[in-house]
This record gives sequence, C-alpha cells and structure tokens, in this order.
Amino acid sequence: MLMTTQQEISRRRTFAIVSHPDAGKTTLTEKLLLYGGAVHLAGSVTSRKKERATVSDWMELERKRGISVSSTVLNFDYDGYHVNLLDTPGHNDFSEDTYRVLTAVDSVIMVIDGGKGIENQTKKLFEVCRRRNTPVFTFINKMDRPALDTLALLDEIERVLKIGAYPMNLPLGSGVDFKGILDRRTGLAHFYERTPGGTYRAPVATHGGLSDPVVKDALSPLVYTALCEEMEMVEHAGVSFCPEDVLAGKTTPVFFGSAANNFGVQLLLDGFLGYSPPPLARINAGGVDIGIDNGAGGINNGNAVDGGNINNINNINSDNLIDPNTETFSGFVFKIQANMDPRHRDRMAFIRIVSGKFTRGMTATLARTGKTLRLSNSSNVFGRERTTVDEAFAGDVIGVMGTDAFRIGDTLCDGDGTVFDEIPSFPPECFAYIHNPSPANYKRFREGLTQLVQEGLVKLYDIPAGHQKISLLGAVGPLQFDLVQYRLESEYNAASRLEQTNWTIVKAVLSKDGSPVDEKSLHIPMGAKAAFDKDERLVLLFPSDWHKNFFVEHNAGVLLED
Ligand SMILES: Nc1nc2c(ncn2[C@@H]2O[C@H](COP(=O)(O)OP(=O)(O)OP(=O)(O)O)[C@@H](O)[C@H]2O)c(=O)[nH]1
Ligand SMILES: [Mg+2]
Repeated sequence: MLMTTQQEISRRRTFAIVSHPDAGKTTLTEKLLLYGGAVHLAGSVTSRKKERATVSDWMELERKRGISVSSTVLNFDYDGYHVNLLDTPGHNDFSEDTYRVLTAVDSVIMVIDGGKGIENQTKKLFEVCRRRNTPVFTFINKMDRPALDTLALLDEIERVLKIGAYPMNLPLGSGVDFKGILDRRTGLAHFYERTPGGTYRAPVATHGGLSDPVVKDALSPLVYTALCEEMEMVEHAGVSFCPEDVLAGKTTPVFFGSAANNFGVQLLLDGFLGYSPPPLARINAGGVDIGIDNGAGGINNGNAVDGGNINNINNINSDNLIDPNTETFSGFVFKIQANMDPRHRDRMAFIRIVSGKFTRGMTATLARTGKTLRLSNSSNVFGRERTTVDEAFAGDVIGVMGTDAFRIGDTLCDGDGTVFDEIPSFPPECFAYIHNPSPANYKRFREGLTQLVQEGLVKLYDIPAGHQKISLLGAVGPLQFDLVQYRLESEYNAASRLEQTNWTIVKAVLSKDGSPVDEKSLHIPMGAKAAFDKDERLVLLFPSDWHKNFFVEHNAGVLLED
C-alpha cells in the first residue's frame, strides 16, 4: 500500500534509551531489536571478559570494555510503526553525546536498575528531558536480581523526579523468584521461561489475573500476598492513567522486566509504541530572537543544557515552529562520526529530519553557509551497518556521507531560511596537552585530531609557544581523552602522549566596548593561561574560581564569556 507523506510521518517513533551507566540500555536495545524483528539472535552484553557482540556497541573499544562510549542509531519496522531507536552512553564523560541525541528524539525510555533505584546520572538526564518536556517511559530492569520493593521504586520515581509514576505492569516476584509480569491493561499474568543467554525470545504462557488459581499456584505465598497488596495500592492510591499527561511529560508509564532474560520486553515495546508521540515540531530560530540560552552551566554541576526545544519556552509563537508535516524538507545535524567502516576513511553526518520528505539526490541549503548541497550519499543506519536510503520522512534519522561541509548543529533546509538551534554546547572542565611523539606521523596525527574535534568528541585549543603552537584538549571528563588516544591509534595509526593540566575553567575574553582585546594589556593571574579556541577567540584557562574572580577584579575593561 502506498502511503502519503503524512501517513509515513505519523507512523514514525523516534526515541532514545538513557540511564546511569550499566543499568542495561544496550542490553535492552538489543532485546527491542529482537522483539521488533530486526535481529534474530540477540548478542549479549555479559560482564565476562569475553568480547560482546551487540549491534549497538560496535566500536572496538566498547566491545572490549563493555561500556558504551558513543550513541548508536538503529531503526526497524514493527507493527506498522517505523521505529528509530538511539542507544546512548551512560557515563558522565560521554554525556555531551547523550545530550545531543536528546535533541534528535521525541521521547525517551529511561532504564532503572531495580536493585539500585534512581542513580545520579539518570537524575541529570531526566532533568534535561523535563526541560525539553520530552515524554519519558520507564523500564525497571534487572528484576531477576534482588530488587527494591516495587512500591518503593514507584515512590522513589515520584519523589526524586517529581513526576507521576503509573505502573503499566507489576513484576511477579523478584530475584530468583522473578517469574514474569502482570499486565494491568489486560489483567493477564505473563509467565516467562529463561532461555540460554537470552538469545531467543523467552517462551511465555499467559494466564488470568490474580484470581486465577494457576497464577496463585505458580507464585510463592509470600510473593502472591505481596502482589495482591501492591495491586490494591496502585489501583486505589496511585495516579490514574492519562495518555495526555504522558505526552506532556507529567506522568511516566512504568514497565518492569529483565532485559537480559527477555522478560517484559514485548510488553514494553507494545506499551511504548501505543503511547509515545509521533514526530514533534522544532523551533525555527532563524531570524527571530527567541531567547534560547544554549548551553549555560556545565554537565558536572548539573545546571546544563537546553537546545531550542519546543516546550519549555513560553510565548513561542506557533509561526516559529516547524511542523513535521510541513511540505518542505528540513533537518539538523546532531552527530558526526568518522571511520564507522574501518576499511574506508569515511565520515557520516547524522541528520534528524524535522519536516517533510527526504529524497536521495535532492538538494538542500546549508543554513550556516547559504550553500546548496546535493544529498546523494544517504544511508539508513543500523549500528555500524548501512544501506542506501532513497526516501526518508520527518522523524527519521539518516546518515549522509561524503561531505565534510557539515558541523554539529547545522541546519539543512529547502532554501527557506529555517535555522534550528537545538544543540547544546558545554564548557569543558578538564584539560590536557596532547603531544605527537613521532614527527614522522605528523600528518596522520593532525588529520585524526582534526576529525575527532569535528565530531565534537573534545575541544581543541592552541597555546602559542614561540614559533609553535601546542595543542590543548578540553573535555567534560577524562575518559574522553582516553577515547581520543584510542581512536588516534586504532583509526589513524598515530600514537600520542597526554600531559594533564590543572585547569578546570575556560572562558572567552571580550572587551566591554567591542574593540579587539590586547592580550598584553591583561593582568593574568599566576596559574592561568591564555589560549585560542577553534574560532581563534582569545580564551583564558583558570585552575579555580578564585583565579577567575581575581582576573575579573583586576581587568575592568573586559568580560568573560562561555
Ligand atoms: N542480571 C541482569 N543483568 C543485566 C540485565 N540487563 C543487563 N544486565 C547486565 O548489566 C550489565 C550492563 O549492561 P549494558 O546493557 O551494557 O548497560 P548500559 O546501560 O548500556 O551501560 P553503558 O552504556 O556503559 O552506560 C551487563 O553485564 C549486562 O549483562 C538484567 O535484566 N539482569
Ligand atoms: Mg550501553
């Protein structure tokens, strides 16, 4: 059946999976692919030293270390929906990547480890979702391990995150007693069998609800009694379910399960698709000042972020919104990644389509330069796999290759002056010199470094030193430096040496009257240093707030800015 553009758009669901490290995002991603029919065998993420083989964690470093260091795009068709799923890294040091992904999605599945409850990083990511008013669905994972009390977990979500928590289902026991899920929508109890390594779908038997004798017999008396009480509590004291509240980010539907064992994955997938939003509008910041503060604060101090999002800005005129169903094509680049295919030196820009239809070979204007580009080399991305995509629609994420014209945050449009201002940027909080120990490798070293900086993995500063410049890297967290060194070595065959510094703050220096700043006229405190950022702006590096404040007090003619 041929669908109209509008029908195609309305069947898109684009979401990210987020959480604290290790809660099971990549495992859940793999299981959603299994249940969505996109893979036939799920690769398992085990804590054992052996290499893992998930579709999502495809970088060599990820497979070795068993953590995600970069977000991954996957998509599949399921039950009439076209699903775009983005697995994100949980570690704080890679959270810039996660925050960028949050601008490209319309909803989020937040994974919580049932034994641990809400952890730090989950809380921070949730705050970003709240500011963007992104609908959040919750999956309480690892119920096959000793878990916190079901009601306590729901209460913690409500208390800590200040959002209504509506249990879509309840776990039938936990730890070794974890047998399955009681689905509140149908009233049916789903009993699962474990499969070796969770590679295949878990066989499931469904029975009537708590009054069914089969259900009662299958559970230990302790579990059965607790479940009856929990059911009673959530039916009478819990929040009621209202799909509009979910879309408004006021209620999070909560699902229980075990991703590793495939328990509750089908219920999550179906429940999520039933209530998650189709592609949402984005703000057109082109030519209008809508007062978006694009990246105040830092990641670690928790008061970061916001790209231009549609919901948290009051008084947005609907004229400034680009509706997904607008006929003209528009989109923005939220991620750049090189060398996904180790056999080719390639470079892919990931584009979230905001409106209209994309056709391979079409031309679009790059808003930053005003230049027209032909988008010929477009792919559908599935982990590291890719296939040519001829058509895509608002809500989709596609990869475009073969041009180095793109920067993170760039807008592409059908020539109508649209500009998206979605991508937050963060001031780095740790800094290290990077040296090239073998001059013969200079070209490869430089090429690699330039690429990794363009991907937004780290920021690069130049420190003038006589006739030379020394390269200084800035990052949110030190693991980013490890990743730079690792990728330089493995993708560019270029060794490098890091030298840590004790700076923690970087600020651009601007004169109050708009005239160029003369570096020599500044009183720079001991321990601070002048450098230049990628736009060749003069910046200062400070070891502490004390040094920064000292500078401000002794340099009346200038201002410091992020
Ligand atoms: N017992 C148990 N372990 C699980 C379950 N789901 C995931 N795990 C394990 O938890 C560990 C972390 O899983 P990942 O899926 O890599 O977690 P992640 O959230 O993607 O981690 P990062 O991407 O590094 O933040 C792995 O050892 C998984 O095998 C589960 O349902 N039960
Ligand atoms: Mg992961």
